[in-house]
Amino acid sequence: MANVVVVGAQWGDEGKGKIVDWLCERADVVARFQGGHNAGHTLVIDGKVYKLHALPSGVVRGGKLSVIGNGVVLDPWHLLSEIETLRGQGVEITPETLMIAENTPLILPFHGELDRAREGQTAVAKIGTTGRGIGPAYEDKVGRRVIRVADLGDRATLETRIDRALVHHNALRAGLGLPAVDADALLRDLLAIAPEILRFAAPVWKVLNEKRRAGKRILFEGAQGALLDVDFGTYPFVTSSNVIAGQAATGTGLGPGAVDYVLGIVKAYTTRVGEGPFPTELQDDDGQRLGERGHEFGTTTGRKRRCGWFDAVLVRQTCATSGVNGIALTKLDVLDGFERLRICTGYDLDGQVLDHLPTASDAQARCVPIYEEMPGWSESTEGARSWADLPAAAIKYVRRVEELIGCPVALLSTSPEREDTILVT
Ligand code: 2SA
Ligand code: MG
Repeated sequence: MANVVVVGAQWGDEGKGKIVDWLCERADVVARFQGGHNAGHTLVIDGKVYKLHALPSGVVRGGKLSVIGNGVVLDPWHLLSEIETLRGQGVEITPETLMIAENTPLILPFHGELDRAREGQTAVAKIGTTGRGIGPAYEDKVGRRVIRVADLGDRATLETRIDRALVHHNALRAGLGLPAVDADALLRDLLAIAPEILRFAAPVWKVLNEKRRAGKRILFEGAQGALLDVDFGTYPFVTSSNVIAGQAATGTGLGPGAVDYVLGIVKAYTTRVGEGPFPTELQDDDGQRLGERGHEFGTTTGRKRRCGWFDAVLVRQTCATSGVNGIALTKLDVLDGFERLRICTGYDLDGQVLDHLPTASDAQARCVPIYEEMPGWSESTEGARSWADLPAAAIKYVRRVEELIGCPVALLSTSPEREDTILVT
């Protein structure tokens, strides 16, 4: 398989980091195409834990080119500190191993302040964002007032861009009781880091097209999950980017034909962090147990994730919107020891059975899951490396998931370690 897109098929935290790392071996280039440092990808390599936010997972494996595409929003100060942290862990990042698209929008300090100020307002329904300024930065991108990586190369351009952004932001800030942004200080701070960022800047669209023509394999690393997609997610409780697989092309500058295979990452149960509808959410001991066994805490913010049973309706839907060819099912071992398991197969909406999540928020909130029950297994599946290592009930569960979502399981992950992966053929 040449070029693979990896997307989260639920609300994020499906275990993409590990799978991307597993696929890295077969790739020459690893590219991020949306989101920013709101992402939290955990990689465990030889017992050593790496937590990545803005950087593509490819950076921890030698001999790969990692790319931050134009679809990403980039906090330059955060990036430099993440590079520094990795250096402390023995991973050196150079312009040979990392390229940042010149047309990537920058997240500035006032984006984060705005994000957090809005979340603190009681009059507006909280989204439960990561507070990293992601939404405000994307707003500025489509509002044509964002500062992009290439702008860092020219002081006069930067001054004009800052003025344009601040006309908007200072008015907004006044309304929120925040002090006006000091334009001179911002200019000074940006000029101070400009050389460090610009050394990674490149016409990524061109480089990737050339790589593709040369037969190099590109791995597109999605962040968050398809249910957080700004168009197809549980709006407005979504992130501000397109998360679904189609974004891999737009967010890097390749045509849609560049994608050969879409791998959806699916957790064997469901989690969500932040506010918004979650039909199969569990408030009971089972939910508590999933969270504890699955270590369900945000990688970026440390927030406790909400947990619930596997929702086949949602995954069937995200497999469709992302054109998923096969899934990687992760964290099956978290289900070990449950006496019985439940899978949501449809919703009851005011007495009607639905096979999809309706778009209207009020309807989403009224959806009552229809469950099918399956027997659990008492054996441990943790670290299983072949199909034969799995108890019959676990195999049944996986096969039922497959059937209900209408998509084959291509990979099965049974622990955070890369080697504990079963290739299903
Ligand atoms: P934002 O900050 O504007 O993108 O938040 C909007 C919604 O998107 C959700 N979101 C996420 N959901 C799961 N995982 C994410 N990454 C981190 C992780 C999150 C963390 O891997 O654990 O550490 O808390 C992520 N990023 C954004 C967010 O919860 C809002 O619902
Ligand atoms: Mg995550």
